[in-house]
Amino acid sequence: MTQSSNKPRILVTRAIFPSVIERLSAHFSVESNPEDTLWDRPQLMARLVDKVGAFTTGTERIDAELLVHCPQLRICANMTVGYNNFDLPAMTAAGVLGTNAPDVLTETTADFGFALLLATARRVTESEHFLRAGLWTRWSYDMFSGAEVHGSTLGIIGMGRIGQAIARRAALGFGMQVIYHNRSRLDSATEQALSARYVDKTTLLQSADHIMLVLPYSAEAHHTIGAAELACMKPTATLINLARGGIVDDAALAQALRNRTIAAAGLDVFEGEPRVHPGLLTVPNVVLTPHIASATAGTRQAMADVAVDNLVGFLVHGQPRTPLNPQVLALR
Ligand code: 8YV
Repeated sequence: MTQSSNKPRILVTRAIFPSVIERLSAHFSVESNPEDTLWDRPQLMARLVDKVGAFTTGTERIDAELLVHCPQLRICANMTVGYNNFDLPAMTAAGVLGTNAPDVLTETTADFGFALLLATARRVTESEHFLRAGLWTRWSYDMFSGAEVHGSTLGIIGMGRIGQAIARRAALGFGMQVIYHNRSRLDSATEQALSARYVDKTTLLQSADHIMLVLPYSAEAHHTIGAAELACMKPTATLINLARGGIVDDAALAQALRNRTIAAAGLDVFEGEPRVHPGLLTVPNVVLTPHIASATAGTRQAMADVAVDNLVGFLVHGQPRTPLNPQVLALR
């Protein structure tokens, strides 16, 4: 859907709240995608060729090859906190600003971390399938007995905003001991406030009853959890991936779940999603959700609003809300 006018042109890559299109249309000529067509890369490039800005959803790859074809482009505004779809150095080299949407999804995503942890440790989906299949005919003392969550040890890998929100819930709500591993250690006041103890990765893998992954994806973070790490974990442990596909080696995880190297996993993100490793679809001890950790109406609206604030802030007022490569601002 294109509006013709002499306003600056922007592209909204996916279907989104009508209020987003309304706000953007006050300032820009907006090409949107109300049918939510999944454009392939040539289609995306063709649509971006005459645009100065793009509202992106975290799945469109913005890299040097694309940027060469889009000389007018000045900003790509992700409505997500993760921005591994951006080749930020290439964007900076091309003078294109990247923005993300931090903070507004922190608490909602942390809530979902606990939804997955509880569902996984207490075997909620597995037992529901059993019930729906008509297999529940009597009580038994060990039917779907799971792992304790309260009072257990939670290992958090990635102690940014979402990791810290999870740590607060764990300590205050569930009386858990929280250990964490992160690229950089938190200052001691923050550690104390969170009741969280820094440990090396191997100690975390060996001592946690439950492990939550909330680190951003990067080349260095690829397969943070693979066969070797899974082998270090307790056989009773659960692994929760809220972070990004590729942080876990899904093939190795499927194997570990089948072999009961670990007890169970809860996954919201997958390598190559929306495809899911077939081995994960056939093991019972995994809870699978389609990348919905931030999916509440209010939070998704707030995330979209941050992207709009960035587009309007930068293109109209020269002041983006959450720039990722602010050095681009100095170039103008
Ligand atoms: C998004 C997310 O909804 O913000 C992020 O980084 O992972 C989610 O909240 C998802 O990326 C949709 O593209």
